[in-house]
Amino acid sequence: MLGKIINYYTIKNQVFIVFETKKIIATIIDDGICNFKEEETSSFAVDVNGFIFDYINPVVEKIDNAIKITHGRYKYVINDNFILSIYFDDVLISSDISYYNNKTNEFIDNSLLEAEGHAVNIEEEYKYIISKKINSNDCLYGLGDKTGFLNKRGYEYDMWNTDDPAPHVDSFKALYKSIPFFIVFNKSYSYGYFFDNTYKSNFNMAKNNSEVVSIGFTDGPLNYYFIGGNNLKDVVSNYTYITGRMDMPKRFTLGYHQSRWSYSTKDEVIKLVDNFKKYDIPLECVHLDIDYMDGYRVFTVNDERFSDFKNFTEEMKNKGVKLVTIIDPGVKVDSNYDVYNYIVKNKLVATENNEVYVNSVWPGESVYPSFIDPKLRTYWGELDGKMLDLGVSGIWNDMNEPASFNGPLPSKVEFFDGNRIHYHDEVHNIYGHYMAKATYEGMKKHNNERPFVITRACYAGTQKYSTVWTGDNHSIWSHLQMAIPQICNLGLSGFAFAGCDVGGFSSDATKELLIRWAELGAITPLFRNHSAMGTKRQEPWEFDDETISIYRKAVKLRYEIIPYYYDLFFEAANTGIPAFRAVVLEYPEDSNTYEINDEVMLGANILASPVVEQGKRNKLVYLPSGTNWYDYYSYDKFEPGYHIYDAPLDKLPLFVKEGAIIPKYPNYESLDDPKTIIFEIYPGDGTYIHYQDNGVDFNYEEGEYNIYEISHIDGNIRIDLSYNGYKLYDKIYIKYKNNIQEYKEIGTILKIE
Ligand code: MIG
Repeated sequence: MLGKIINYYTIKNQVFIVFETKKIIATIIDDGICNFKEEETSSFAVDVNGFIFDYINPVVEKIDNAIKITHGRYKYVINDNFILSIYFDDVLISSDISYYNNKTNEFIDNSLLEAEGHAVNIEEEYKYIISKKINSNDCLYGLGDKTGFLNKRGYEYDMWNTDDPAPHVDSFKALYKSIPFFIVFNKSYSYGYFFDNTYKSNFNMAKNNSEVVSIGFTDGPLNYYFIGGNNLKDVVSNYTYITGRMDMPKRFTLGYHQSRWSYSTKDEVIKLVDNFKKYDIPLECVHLDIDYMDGYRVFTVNDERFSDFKNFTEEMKNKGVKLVTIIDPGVKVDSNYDVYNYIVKNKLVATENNEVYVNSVWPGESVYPSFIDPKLRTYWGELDGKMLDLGVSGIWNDMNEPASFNGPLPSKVEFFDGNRIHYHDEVHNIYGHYMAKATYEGMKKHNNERPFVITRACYAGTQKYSTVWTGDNHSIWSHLQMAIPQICNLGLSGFAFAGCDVGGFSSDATKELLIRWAELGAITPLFRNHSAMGTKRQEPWEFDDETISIYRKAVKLRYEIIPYYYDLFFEAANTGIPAFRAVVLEYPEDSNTYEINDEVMLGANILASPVVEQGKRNKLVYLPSGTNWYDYYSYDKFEPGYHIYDAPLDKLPLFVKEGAIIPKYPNYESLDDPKTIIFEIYPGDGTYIHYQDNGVDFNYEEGEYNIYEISHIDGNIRIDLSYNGYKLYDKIYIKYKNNIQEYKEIGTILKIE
């Protein structure tokens, strides 16, 4: 039992509430952001001590037996046994039903539970359960990469990073990522809860009771955040204020990526790249899967199949193509292998009863580096740096749940953090997070460029270090469908840079599936075609001429909107709001958007409604209220509401909001140094802000960038430079319908008809 409140005191923005058995600290971080934790609790993902401020002075009162903390529009009322209620403008928006801890019997308040009459599932395996009352019409978003639909209401999930090759279906409880953050949304309020607990947990999203979200934790201290905001965007922004935001990505990473598990010789890759040239399909980057290594030893390159690797990466760069190499965590047991020798000798690997722990992955018997140890991270980061020296442009981290072929890692496998041992059950969910951190920091230190890291497993906050993909999907239509809500929810959970294997990883893609998937891929933040060894090949020329030409069209569409996407990443880097947005994020007032699973907003200005059903040649499109919309291709006008839109195989339905100005590239082969920009004007007056920098390093943090402000009023176009710290484009064009004109002088007016 936490027991009764016996005392409280305030230091800066922290309120210490002394219960009979424990102290809880409430840290008011900002208006609507509050952390509650047991004293002496630290975090792997967030440094709460980084949020202690002199200038935030909450009003703290004791009223009857409760502590009431007021800050801005929020009030937090804490009762005995740490029963919490939260008010927004004096309206109760969230309240506890009970706490329960069936091991230590802490946080229990059965009387309340019974009084409320809720059938809350209290299972033996949880050390404690936190249950929050919600309204039966609240939508529940977030939770990272979980399967199913945008609204998580009615389902139950586990936070336990899991590599399961079976087709991911709605009933799956866990996937590769654990992002213990969800959003409660209703027309009149939105707020989120982030439970910063890395142990296995269970999120019951009003499955048993439409008015209760109940989270069971197998272990770990209480440490969570209430994250409010004036609207849905604020909540996402506030969540990423706590857990971090991405850097600007390297520009080339927004181009097209080609991958397949089995590209196993230089010649094969050269032929692949030449085919993209031959078929006139833009290509930015090829990913090398485990086949490039020497016996699956990480940080080695097979000498026969990829001889003279540095020359090879150079040769590829000359063809305009960058290479990304996969790096797994498992290090082969091999006394002739320096990486193995070094990490074992320096005790930088997982152990069990003080013996080096061995399981099996691709290289056979392997050891598991302890990524929570800064010494290991430094060493690992230097190895990543050596990959950069070989001319590699990005690192792809796989298998870091961590996966294992020889049974799961036992819960008591030991990971040393440099000071003390943590058990596997505590650090499992952050293994990928720390591997990505090691990779990011190593790369950044090595060349001070923006690291391009892709990770499969991660935890809350990994977005600071890495982009993510959704792992081993299948070439099935339901996975094309699922990709939209999955990537939207990743975005709502802080991951603005995400993608899925285009065409599907396992199983065999059909021509039609690949085409529709390429159309979706063209608008997802990370656009990579990837497939498994042994499945039908997924390069477009493996099908027929029609596939090649539609595929080309989709990839070229992508290249056209890259400057728009880059602007969206500028927004994501600054605010945490994702580029690939659930429609509700832009239209929270329009209740038709709350459960849209087959459409997405690209920023505020483009609505995409991809075809995700086999055999369909038209699409039921919903255009949100409050604005008119224009066909991206034809400028045809559409009013808000439902429309049946013709969508032949080669068409991705795209609609532009009235008054939008969209920056586009002409047909570039390379994203290294784009010299021309086109601002395309859609009907209606409007303004737009465009960002430009060198696309490679961190000089933008020192002011090396440009901000262009474009306005369109009554047919008059004017461009101003509101910030100038980088070289300008050589040519700027204004396009309106079929009319393109060069815009010659900043600050002048150009007329369009
Ligand atoms: O057990 O490296 O998700 O993208 O191609 C499979 C081989 C291991 C899983 C990754 C996938 C990759 C594959 N890997």
